Amino acid sequence: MVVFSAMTTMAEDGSRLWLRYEKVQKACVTGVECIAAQELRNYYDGERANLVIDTTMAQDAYHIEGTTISAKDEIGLLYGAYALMRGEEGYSAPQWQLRILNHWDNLDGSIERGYAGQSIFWEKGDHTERIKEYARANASIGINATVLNNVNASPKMLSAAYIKQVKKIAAILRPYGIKVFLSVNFASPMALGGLKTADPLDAQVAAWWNAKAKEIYKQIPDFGGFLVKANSEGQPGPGDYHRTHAEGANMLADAVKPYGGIIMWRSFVYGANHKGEDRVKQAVSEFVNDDGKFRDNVILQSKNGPLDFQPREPYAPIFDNMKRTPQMAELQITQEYLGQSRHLVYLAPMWQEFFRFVKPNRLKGIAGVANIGLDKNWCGHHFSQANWYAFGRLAWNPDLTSEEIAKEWLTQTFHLPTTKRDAVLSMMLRSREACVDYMMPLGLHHIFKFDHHYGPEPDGFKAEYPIEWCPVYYHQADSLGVGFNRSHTGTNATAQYAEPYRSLYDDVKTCPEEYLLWFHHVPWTYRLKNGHTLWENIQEHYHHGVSEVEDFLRIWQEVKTDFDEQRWQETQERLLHQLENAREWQKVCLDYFRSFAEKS
Ligand code: GCW
Repeated sequence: MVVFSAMTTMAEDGSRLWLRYEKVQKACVTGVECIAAQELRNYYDGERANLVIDTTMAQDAYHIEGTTISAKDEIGLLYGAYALMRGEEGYSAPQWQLRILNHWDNLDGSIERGYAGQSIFWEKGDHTERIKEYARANASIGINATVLNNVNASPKMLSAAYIKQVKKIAAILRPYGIKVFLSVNFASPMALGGLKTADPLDAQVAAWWNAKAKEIYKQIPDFGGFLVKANSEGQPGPGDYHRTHAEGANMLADAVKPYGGIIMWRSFVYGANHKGEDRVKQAVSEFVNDDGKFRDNVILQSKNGPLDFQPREPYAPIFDNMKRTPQMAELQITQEYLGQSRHLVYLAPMWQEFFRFVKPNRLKGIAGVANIGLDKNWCGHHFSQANWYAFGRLAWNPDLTSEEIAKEWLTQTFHLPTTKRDAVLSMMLRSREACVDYMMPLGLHHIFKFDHHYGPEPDGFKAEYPIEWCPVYYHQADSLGVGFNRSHTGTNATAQYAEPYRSLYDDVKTCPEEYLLWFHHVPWTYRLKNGHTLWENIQEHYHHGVSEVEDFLRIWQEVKTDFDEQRWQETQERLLHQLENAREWQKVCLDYFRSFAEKS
C-alpha cells in the first residue's frame, strides 16, 4: 500500500493524478534493477520487494506472490510494481496486446476536441518532464502504445524535422513500455514528396512510402506503425483514385511489414459515396466488400457506435459484418458529446455496455481518444482523470466492473473515509445515465449545437451543411411522433445486425427502450412499459437527469470537509455549471418537442 500526504502539506492541483505517492524510501528491493525497482524503492510502503524475470510468462503479464513480482521482462515487472502498490495479488495478464491512446493533437499545439489545454507533444517549449509523467501514468494502468498526432493529419508529420522529434518522444516513452505510432495523411507523397499522385497502385507512390518507412524505422526501430483516416470528412484517400480501402491500406501495410509495423485503418467514413443513405449504415456499405482483402498487418478500427461517440448508441454493426478482417474498437475518452471537461461523467459504464454486445475476444485491440492536455490537472476536470484511468484498466481487463475501477481510482486519487468515498462513488456510477437523461434519452441522438457539440440545438438545420450534420435529420419529430425509423419499414439499418439483435431492434415492441427512438419513429401517445405515454416518458427522463445533477451537488456538499480545498472547489464550480447546462438541455429540448407533441 502507498502512503498519502497529509492533505494540507501539498498543493492539491490534481497534477499528480492517481499517482499521489509520497516518498517513503522504506522498502529493500532486490532482484532485477529497473524502473520498477526505483518506483518501489521510492514509494512502496512495505519492508521488502523482490523482482524476478521469468521468461516463460506471457507478454506483459505479472504474478505477485507475497512481495515477489515475476514477469517476462522489465515492463511486466513495472506493471506488477504498480499493481502491488494498489494492493493486487496473484496473476494478471492483459486481454489485448494493443492498448493504445489516440491523440488528436495538431502540430501547432492545438488539440481537436481537446478540453484540457494544449498538446503535451507539440506545443512549443520543452515538455520532457510532462511526457515522462504521462508515460508513467500510462504504465501504471497498462497502456502500451500511443498515436502522437491527429487523425486529421498534417503531411508535415512525416518530414525529417518532425521524425526527429518523434524519435525524442519515443525515447522518453520506451522505458515505460509505450510504443509510438503516427497518424498519416494519405496524400503525403504529393504534399511532402512532390509526386503528382497518391494513387496506392502507382509504383512511385509505393516506393515513396517504402522509403519513408525505412527512414522512420532507422530512427525508431520499435516504431509501431500508422493510423489512417482516409476518405472521411475531407481527408484524402484511395477513393480519390477509385481504389478500395483495402488497396490503400495494403500499400501502407507492405511498407511497414518488414519492420513488424501495423496499419490501423479507420472505418469512420460517411458522406461522399453514400448520398441519401442512412448515415449509420454507411460504414458497413463502404467496407463490406473489402472483407478478407486486407493484409494480415492491417486492423480495421471502428468507433463503438455506428454514428459518432454519442452519450448512448447501440453497438456498431460493422463488428458483425467484417468476418475475415481483424478489428479493433475506438472509444472516446475526451467527452466531446458528454459535457467535455465541464461535466462530471464517468464513462466506464458506457464502455462496458459496448462489451456486452461486442465480446472482447472478437477484437485485436482497443484505442481510446485521449483527454489529456497541458492543463495542470491533465484532463480539465478532476473527475475526467477517472476516464483515462478507466480506459487503461478496461483495456487490460474488460471484465472489471465500473464500480471496482472507480473505487480503485478514488482510493488512489483522494483520501476519503469509506462512507464518503461511497457517496462519491454513487455519483460517478450514476453520472453517465444522468447525462443521457438530460441530453438525449430513449435513443435520441445528435441534437447538439453545431461544430462545438456543446449544448442542445434540436431545431438545428443549415441548408449549406450536409444533412448528416443536422439535428433535425436525427430526431425526425413531427406531429405524429419522434424518432428515426431504421426498421424494415424505414432505412432497414436493423438488417445490418446479427441475430438476436436484428429482430429485437426491428420490432418496436421488443426494442430496448434506451434505443427506442434510435430505431423507430414512435407516436407521442405510444405507451411505454411503465404505462405512460412516450411524451410523458421523455419529460420524465429530462427531469430525472436534472434531479440527478442536483443530487450530485448535495453529495458534493456532504463530502466537503473530507476533500482538499482546491480540488473540492474546482469540482464544485463545474458541478454548478453542469446543473445549469442540464437545465438548459431540459428546457430547450422539452420546449421544442412540446411544439410537436402537444399539437398531436
Ligand atoms: O467525432 C468527430 C469529431 C471530429 C473528428 C471525427 C473523427 C478527428 O467531431 O472532430 O475528427 O469525428 O473521428 O475523425
